[in-house]
Amino acid sequence: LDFSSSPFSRGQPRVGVDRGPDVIRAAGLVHRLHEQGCAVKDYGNLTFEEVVVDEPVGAVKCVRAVGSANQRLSEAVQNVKRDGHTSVLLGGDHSLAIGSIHGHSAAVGDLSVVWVDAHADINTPLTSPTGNIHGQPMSYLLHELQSKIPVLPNFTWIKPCVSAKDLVYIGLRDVDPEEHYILKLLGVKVFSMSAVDQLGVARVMEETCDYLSARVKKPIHLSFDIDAIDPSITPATGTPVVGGLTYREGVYITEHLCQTGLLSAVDMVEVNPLRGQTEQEVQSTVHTAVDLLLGCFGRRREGNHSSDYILPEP
Ligand code: B3U
Ligand code: MN
Ligand code: MN
Repeated sequence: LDFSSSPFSRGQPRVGVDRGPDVIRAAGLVHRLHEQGCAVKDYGNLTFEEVVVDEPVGAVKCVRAVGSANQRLSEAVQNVKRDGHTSVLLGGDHSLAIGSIHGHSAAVGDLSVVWVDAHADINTPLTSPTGNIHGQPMSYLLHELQSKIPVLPNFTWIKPCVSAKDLVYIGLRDVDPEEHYILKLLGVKVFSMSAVDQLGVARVMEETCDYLSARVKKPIHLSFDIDAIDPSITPATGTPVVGGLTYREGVYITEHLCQTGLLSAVDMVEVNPLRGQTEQEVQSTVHTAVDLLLGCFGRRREGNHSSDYILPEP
């Protein structure tokens, strides 16, 4: 699997989320993936051209910077996928899902998207209450919303590439009224936190995978916002929301998706080391992000054993 990381924060207003990739690396992610038998290539941080003048377009902030960074990211992800590898994006804020999913789809065709998040991130530029693009990425990617998206500078390269029926949300608990309307209008499959409480995470994952593979089995893009996990475990993030997934539910989601054999790209976004109150809060957040990624790539909590081991005899 191949990493692209994007130390990019302009999709939201808080400083620090651009340092996510470095703290996740510093926690030993690559080494631990090697240990569990993954061939890993780390491309390091992508560099983005500086956008100096970036006045809001309507209410939407940092449009040009977000557009050009995502174009660069899309190309990087396309290269990784055309080389036949699994793409891992370390963010950075969730606006990066635009380039990550666009690039993935440009290389492999139709995808399933599993979006694990406290938020739906499906505001259009015209419904967004904040103007922050990290609350909007899915709106640019869905075929069904194409006619609702205005022309924006540096966004013209984006072609919608996901169908509403191929999208599943897990963990929602902070959805704007306009977003709720869009989810209903498009009939998007949503497992909110209430559904996780009601069904349990095992049933949620079973139903997620049944739903996504009901027609044809498509490669899966997992876009994991660390704020899906409860802020008691992952507080170092920009917009924490109480009542989230437990550590175990989060890891179970990744283990289950790994076992489908269809996981083709993963985003891990919104880890912001500057939002932790203490070093312990930062470490807890970062280690959870690492464990979620390990779960995506074969880590089993009961232990990973090679079958060719021979017990030593005295
Ligand atoms: N829905 C709000 C808030 C938000 C979305 N994503 C995050 N916050 N992290 C918005 O800005 O669109
Ligand atoms: Mn979120
Ligand atoms: Mn998000």
